[in-house]
Amino acid sequence: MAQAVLFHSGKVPPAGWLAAIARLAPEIEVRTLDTLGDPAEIDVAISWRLPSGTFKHLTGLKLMQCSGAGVDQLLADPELPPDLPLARMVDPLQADEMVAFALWAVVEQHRDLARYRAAIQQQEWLFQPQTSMRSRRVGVLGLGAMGGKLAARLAALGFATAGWARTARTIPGVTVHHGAEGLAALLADSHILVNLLPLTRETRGLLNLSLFRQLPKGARVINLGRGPHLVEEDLLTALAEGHLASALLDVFTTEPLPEGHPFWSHPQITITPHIASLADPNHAAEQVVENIRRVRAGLPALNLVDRQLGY
Ligand code: NDP
Ligand code: OXD
Repeated sequence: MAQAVLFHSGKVPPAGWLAAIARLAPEIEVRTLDTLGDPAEIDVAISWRLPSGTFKHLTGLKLMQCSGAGVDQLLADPELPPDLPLARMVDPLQADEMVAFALWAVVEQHRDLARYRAAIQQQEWLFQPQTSMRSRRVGVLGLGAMGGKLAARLAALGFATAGWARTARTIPGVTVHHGAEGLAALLADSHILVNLLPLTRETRGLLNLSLFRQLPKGARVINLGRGPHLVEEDLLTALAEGHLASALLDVFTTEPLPEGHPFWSHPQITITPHIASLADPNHAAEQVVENIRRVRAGLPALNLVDRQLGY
């Protein structure tokens, strides 16, 4: 029986991925849903999320390769076969893009740039006293491929940096906390909190009012993980009561952000439309091709997700 790979893109046009895979591995036949042919011939599917009803036709599937770093959207799919190996993207260049974006976000919050933008709109030459990076404490939630790299870069730049993960580790220049008991210590000391956790049973709704109130008064929150990490109403409450000064959000419970949502025009909230970092097929296709070859050679895929942990 012929073997083929299914590529199904979400927001990204497929051409870049198809060309990158063809360049690296011309022997791999890649199909889309439009050119699917016999679905039983598909052994690897590459996608952010497959349309409802697709999995049941892919009877020869050996690997689901997520085209993104976060896999919550696939794990939430009730049609994802329970024993199907699921791999995620762990791409150093995607992590670098995230780090660059997150550094912008931290500096944006650290220097209160939204206030300058508002003043400039009014042709006001605003001056605000400056706080040094070394006295600005930044806490990073999640110290994986992206958060770990970010924490190291923030520390190298001079921010007083701490981080939180599930398990212990050492990152030079970074105060690392872990486990449920480590979270309170991190929060009490974070003027700027950056979320780069995966969305799991444990982390859903973590950014809530009780957590915000554990941050110092005037703290700022940056969410680059997933929308459902944040209880959106609680953010509005924490801003209204003056406990939080501002927030910068790239991800939302409902995407695209619905018309009329209060975040569109909230003066203390800066939003971006889930663009913090995307895997570039010209580089990321290498690990996808390697995984296809591994699966076809009977080897376990790289970057497999622990379905129990959810990341
Ligand atoms: P990783 O899996 O490499 O890292 C996850 C980190 O979170 C690890 O340090 C892990 O701890 C920690 N963690 C997980 N669960 C818990 C918990 N219950 N308590 C404390 N720490 C926990 O993920 P990445 O860094 O590659 O990506 C992180 C997330 O970023 C993705 O899941 C995705 O949601 C989001 N993302 C957003 C993008 C955007 O454009 N906005 C783009 C790409 C990713 P430990 O190390 O101990 O296992
Ligand atoms: C990802 C994303 O998880 O783009 O890669 O959000």
